[in-house]
Amino acid sequence: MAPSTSIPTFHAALATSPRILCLLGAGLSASSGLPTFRGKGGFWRNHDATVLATPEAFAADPGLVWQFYAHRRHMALNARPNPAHYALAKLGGKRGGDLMVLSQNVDGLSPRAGQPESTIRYLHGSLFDVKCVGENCGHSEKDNFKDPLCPALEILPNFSVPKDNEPRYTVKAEDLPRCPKCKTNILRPGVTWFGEALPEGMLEDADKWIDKGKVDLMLLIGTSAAVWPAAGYIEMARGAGARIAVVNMVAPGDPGRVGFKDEDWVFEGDAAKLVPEMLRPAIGEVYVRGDSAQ
Ligand code: BV8
Repeated sequence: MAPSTSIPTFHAALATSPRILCLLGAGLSASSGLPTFRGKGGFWRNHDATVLATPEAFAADPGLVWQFYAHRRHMALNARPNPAHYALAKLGGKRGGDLMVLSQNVDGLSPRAGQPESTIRYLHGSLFDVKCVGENCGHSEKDNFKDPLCPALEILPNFSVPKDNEPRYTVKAEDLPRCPKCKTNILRPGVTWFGEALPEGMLEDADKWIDKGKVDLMLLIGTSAAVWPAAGYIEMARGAGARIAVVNMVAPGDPGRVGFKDEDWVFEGDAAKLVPEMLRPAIGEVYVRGDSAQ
């Protein structure tokens, strides 16, 4: 036997699954036009995104890393939540504390879709949070949607990927956003980089939620499950009794990473289409009109 691909059997399980854990990845926002990390989206101006998303890259060339984030802020601000974001927000409204969503995404689309804050944790921060690099300053800002953050980070209309490995222009550290509090240090993106610990307490809520009782379902939506400690929640959910439903454009050939069981599901396709269909019995229809949905 292999994991099921049947939506009706998932619907039957959904009806008797009060507690649901979700792990969201970049694939959730792919249909909103935002590139994923792996696959072709994983490169920005010939730089590997996972190399730029590190403290070492920022220390070496803060101007280049800020251009990477300024571009992603610009793209995310010009993107719209898709039906999957709205479906998960509706599920949050219906299930409240029985839903725990762990999002690896920093694009701000889940909050814009109305995901109830109590039902979601943004494990890796947000493109729209910034903080001072100064050890003793402590200044941080949430939901700073200024675009551009400063003149030097304006996304030029002819923004294109240069053929060579170097960006067409460089941004000097002195032209980067300055901390308004200490006025000496520059600001950095308020995300967790590779090699950085997740913010204090970020995982505690999720751990406590899992410890509260049986996890009935775990939805793995648009993630390669390659990044830790986020990926560790798959085994934790399994250990708490969860059946796993994977939603991915590419059916994970190697079940090794997830360790599928016969009682699980693998739904191959676009999250924007599959997630509303999977959750329909619990949330009804999702009608997206422009920047909102019913
Ligand atoms: C930590 C914010 C410990 C930034 C991100 C060496 C040193 C230190 C740590 C490590 C190490 N080696 C390994 C580690 C652990 C490391 C890690 O996991 N590395 C990986 C690469 C092996 N983790 C860390 O460093 C974490 N911290 O371990 O701290 C510590 C403790 C104390 C003191 C110091 C340190 C921090 C990890 C957080 C990194 N930050 N984001 C930014 O965004 O710029 S991670 C970033 O990449 C995203 O947030 C996301 O989590 C990840 C990308 O993963 P996915 O979301 O899954 O995206 P991906 O592109 O991979 O997959 C997309 C999927 O969607 C694909 O499967 C695709 O098929 C599918 N898809 C595509 N289209 C669709 C679709 N599915 C459905 N529908 C579609 N339309």
